[in-house]
Amino acid sequence: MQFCIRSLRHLMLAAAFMLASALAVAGEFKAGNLVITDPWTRATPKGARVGGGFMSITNRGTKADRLIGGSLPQAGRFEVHEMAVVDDVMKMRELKNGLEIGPGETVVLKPGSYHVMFMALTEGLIEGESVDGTLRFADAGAVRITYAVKAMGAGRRHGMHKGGHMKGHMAGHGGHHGGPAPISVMGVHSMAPGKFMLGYRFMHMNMDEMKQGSGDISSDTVATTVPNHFAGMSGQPATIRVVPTEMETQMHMVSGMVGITDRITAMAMLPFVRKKMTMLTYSGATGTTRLGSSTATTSGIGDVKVGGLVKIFQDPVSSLTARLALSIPTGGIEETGSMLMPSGMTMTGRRLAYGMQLGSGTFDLIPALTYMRHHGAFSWGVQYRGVVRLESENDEDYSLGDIHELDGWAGYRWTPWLQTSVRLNGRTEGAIDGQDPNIMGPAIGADPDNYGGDRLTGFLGVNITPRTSVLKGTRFGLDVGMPLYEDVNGTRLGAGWSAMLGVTRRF
Ligand SMILES: [Cu+2]
Repeated sequence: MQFCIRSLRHLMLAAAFMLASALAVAGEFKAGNLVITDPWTRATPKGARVGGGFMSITNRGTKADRLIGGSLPQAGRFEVHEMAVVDDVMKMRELKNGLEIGPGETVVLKPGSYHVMFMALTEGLIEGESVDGTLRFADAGAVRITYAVKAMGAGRRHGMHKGGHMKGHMAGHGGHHGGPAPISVMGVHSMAPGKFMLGYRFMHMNMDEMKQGSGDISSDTVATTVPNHFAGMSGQPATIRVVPTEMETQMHMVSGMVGITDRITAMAMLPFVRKKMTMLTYSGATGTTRLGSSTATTSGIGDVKVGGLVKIFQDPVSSLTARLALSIPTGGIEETGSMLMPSGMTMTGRRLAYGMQLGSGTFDLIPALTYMRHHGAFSWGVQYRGVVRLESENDEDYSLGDIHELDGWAGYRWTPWLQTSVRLNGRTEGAIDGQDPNIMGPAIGADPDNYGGDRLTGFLGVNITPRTSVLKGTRFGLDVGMPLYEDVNGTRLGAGWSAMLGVTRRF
C-alpha cells in the first residue's frame, strides 16, 4: 500500500475540513480564545431591508475581547446592537465601541437583547438555508461563521405581539417592554444624555378617622381622655379640646429631568401644597360639650427638591437606579390661621399645627434606590425612598421625623398603550423632635408626639402611553390607594384614600 505523506496530509486536511464543516454545521466557530456557538438568523419578509443575527460567544482566554464588527455578503452594512430602554420603549442602539466579552464570560446575543444587525439587505434570507458571514473582534481578529436561517418568528419571547403591530422586522425583539412604573413612583430610571422629561402630578390625600395606635377612637373620647400636651400651664385643660375631623392635603408637583451623561441624570421638583383641616372644638370642665367646628387652610410653595439619578446598571430587561437628592426648606413653617377655641372665641392669626405647615424647615436628604424588571408585557419593581433630616432643628426649634418607604409593584401591559399595576407601599415616619414655642394649645395637632407612625397602603394604577405621533413619549397615569393597616404615633387622624394623577412627557 503506497501511502504517502502527501495523501496523509490531504487526509488530515480533508478530515480537518470535514471536522470544520461538521463543527460549522454544528454551529461552533473559533477565533483565538473565542468560541462562537450556534449563529442563527431569521428568514426575512419579502422586501425587508434588515435582519438580525444571534449567537453565543464564549471567551476562554484570560483577557477581554470586543465584537467590533462583521459582514454579510447580502448586507450593505453590519452593526453590533444592544437593546435599551429609551423613552420608556425598548429600542435598539448601535454599540459604537463594540460588545465586550470578558475573560471566561459567555455573552448571548438573542432576540430582545444584544444582536448583530444586517442592514441594506440586497436579498432576502430564506428559511432552512444557511448564510456565511464574518465577525470581527478587536483582539481575535476576523472569523468566518455560518448562520442557520430559522423561521421568521423564531425566538420571539412573548405572544403579546402575535399578529400585532410588530409584523415588521425584528418581531420578538419585544419593541415595547412591560411599561413604566406607577405614576406615584418617581426617579425610576435615568434619561439618555441630552434627553429630558417634564412632568406634572396632582396628589390628593384624605384623612378622616381618628386613630390611637392601630385602633380607632371617636373625637368625643379624644376630648375626654387624651391628655393635653400643655396641661399644667395656665389656662390649659387636662385633656384635648380641639380634635381634627378631616384633613385634605393636595400637592401640585412640576418636575423635570435631563440626561447629563449616560449614567447621570439631573432632576428637580417644585411642589405647590394646599392643606385644609376641619376641627371640632369641645368645651366644659371635662370636654364633654361639642362647641362647634372650624376650618383652617394653608397653601403655598412646598420644599423644592433637586438632585440626580445615577444609573447603577441597566440591561435590556432590568435596571437599578439610585437617587441622591436634597430637599430645600422653601416651604413655609410659620403658617397661621383661625381656630374656634374652647372659650367660644374664634382666634385668628394663630400659628397652625405642625401638620398644616407647608415645609419641614430643614434641609433633608431624599435618597432612593429602584430596581425594575420586565418580562415581556409584565413588569415589576421595588423602590426604597427616604427623607432623612439633615438638621436637628429648623428655625422654629423642631425637626420632623425621618421617613422610610418601601414600594413594590407589578404591572401588565394589555396593549402597547395601556398598562395597569398593583402596588404595595410600606411607610414609617418618626415623631417630631423638639417643639415650636408658637404652636400650643389643647389641640391634637399641637402635640409633637402625635406625628408619624407606620402604614401599609395598597394601590391600583393605570398608565396610558399613546402611540400616536403627537403624543408619542407622553404618559398619563393614575394611581389610587387605600390604607390596609396603620399604627399611628399617639392620637391623630389616620390616612384615608389617596390618589395621584399625572402626565409626563419625554423630549
Ligand atoms: Cu438592531
